[in-house]
Amino acid sequence: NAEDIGLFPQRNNHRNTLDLSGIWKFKVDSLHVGEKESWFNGLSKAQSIAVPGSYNEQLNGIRDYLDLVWYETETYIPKEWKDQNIFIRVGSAVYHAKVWVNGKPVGYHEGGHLPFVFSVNDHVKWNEKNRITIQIENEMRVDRVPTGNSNGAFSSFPSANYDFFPYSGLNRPVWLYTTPKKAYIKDITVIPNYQGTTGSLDVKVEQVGNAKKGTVIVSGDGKEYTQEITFKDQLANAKISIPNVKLWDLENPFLYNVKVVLKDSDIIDSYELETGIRTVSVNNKSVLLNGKPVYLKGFGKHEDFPVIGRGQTNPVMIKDFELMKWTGANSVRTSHYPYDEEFYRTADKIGFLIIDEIPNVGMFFDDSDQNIETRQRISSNMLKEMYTRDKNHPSVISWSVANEPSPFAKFGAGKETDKPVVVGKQKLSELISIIKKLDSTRPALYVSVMGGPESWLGISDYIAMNRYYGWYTNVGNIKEGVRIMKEELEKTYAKYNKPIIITEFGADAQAGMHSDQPEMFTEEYQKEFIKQYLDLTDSKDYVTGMHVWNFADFKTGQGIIRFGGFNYKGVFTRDRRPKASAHFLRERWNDKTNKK
Ligand code: GCB
Repeated sequence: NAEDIGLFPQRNNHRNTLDLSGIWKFKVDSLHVGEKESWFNGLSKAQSIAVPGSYNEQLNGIRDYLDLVWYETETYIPKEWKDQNIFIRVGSAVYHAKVWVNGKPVGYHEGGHLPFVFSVNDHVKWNEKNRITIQIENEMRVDRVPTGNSNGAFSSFPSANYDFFPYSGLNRPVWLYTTPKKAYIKDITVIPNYQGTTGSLDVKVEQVGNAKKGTVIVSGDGKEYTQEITFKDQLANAKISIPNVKLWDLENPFLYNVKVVLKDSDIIDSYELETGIRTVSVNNKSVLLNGKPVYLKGFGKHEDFPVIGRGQTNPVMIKDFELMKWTGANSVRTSHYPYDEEFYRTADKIGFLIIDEIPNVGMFFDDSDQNIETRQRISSNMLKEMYTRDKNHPSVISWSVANEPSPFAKFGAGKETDKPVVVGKQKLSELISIIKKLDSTRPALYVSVMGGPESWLGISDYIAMNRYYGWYTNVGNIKEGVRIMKEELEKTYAKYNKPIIITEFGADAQAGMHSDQPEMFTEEYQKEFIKQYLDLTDSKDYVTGMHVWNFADFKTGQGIIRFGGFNYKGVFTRDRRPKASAHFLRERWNDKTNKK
């Protein structure tokens, strides 16, 4: 029953915010007695924990604990907020959360990496402290997205059906914020376009309440464009035309400010956001930014850092963009879940391209109809939430509806007529059409697994492939791996005539491990693997991008292919020191004589 995500909290003359980040109370509830014992009326004998931040590595002995935990904080609410609507907004709670305010339930939410909002008007107290309680659990279940406990291809502990560690808890800030009571701006959708030298912004405004009119003001480049709007059924539209438009692109990521004002006789509410004017499209060879081919150089990543886990950490986020730029990268996929909102705001400002992905990872279709349907419902919901949250970012150039779905829990392509192959294709196509219906301005894709069904590849606007020939197959033999990669690329392009991005390729390397001839797990092997894949794909004009897996080493569950509990495919170590391959990429991607 999460209310709509709403606009990112903003403080101005009509709105207020209170970031509740800090040290909260925390208590493990392994016996599931918390609700019976009314822990929402106050946690006794609690420990301290930092929010935002995953809990797993903050406290002793709970690294692998994924069952019920309780968080609590207390705050005064300023008396100036008395005649305002008050909301609570949780940036990310992994995986299932229930929220109480002053002991009263206000709602619950499923899904770990997108925000949710509840109205708390009826529950706040004035002149005394307000208690906010959040119960969370991250049980690995086969009817969840991402999936766990499926006895699938990854036999790891904890038993996720993916390799990144299932960090849990309040990974992003929790906010209280207000909107005006009389009427307020609920949502703004901005669709950019341009024709010749004239830009346009289609601004759709949705309000709660009955304000009659409003104004949309676009400013930038020292100029201002204003349009009055009139509401009908709480909706209004403006189409702003901008002569001599400054487009948003990689060299000059120019942002326009869009301000929406709601009014009767007086101003009731206002909200401002920044966006860029650019188009994204696809022809049969390339992804096009503003009509020109753009070659996507970059990485798959994780939100992952020692101790903090998947918690929001702005210094590391900024550093990661710096290092990606240092290598010459221009793009990133938010593998395997939508990232913290500051990530997208930063990408907008510095001119970086994002493939935005929902947490639909580890998906398979040889399962009961009921589990398949449940996961499909959750995934569709996540797509809607991700779109609502991220739609106005010029940096977001594509939507990814899944990472490495497979017909079978244990991988494999099967025959075209096998039920899981047929059902999987239908379900993935359905997800792609859901996001395309919401947004006709960005391409959509799913990210395919090595050895998966060929017939699924064509459902993406451009084809995304994760391939590890020369690592997971053809082990130790890069040359043979690259030969197979070449064959598959040529066959796939001949069949579909669509551009292809390799969304993952890479090899584990233990920093500091060397060999004269490339040998698995050394820096030399990793570098050689990446080099030979780049050499191959540079000669294919329909390859529209190469994303190395991974930007940095990251924490995994325990398993026999994850030495010490880490995936070492980073070109940087987990503490962001470059391996040989990072230096190699820096030379290669900054080399202006290289056409890609
Ligand atoms: C993949 C997955 C990614 C893994 C990677 C690996 O195909 O998409 O999540 O981390 O392989 O290194 O095994």
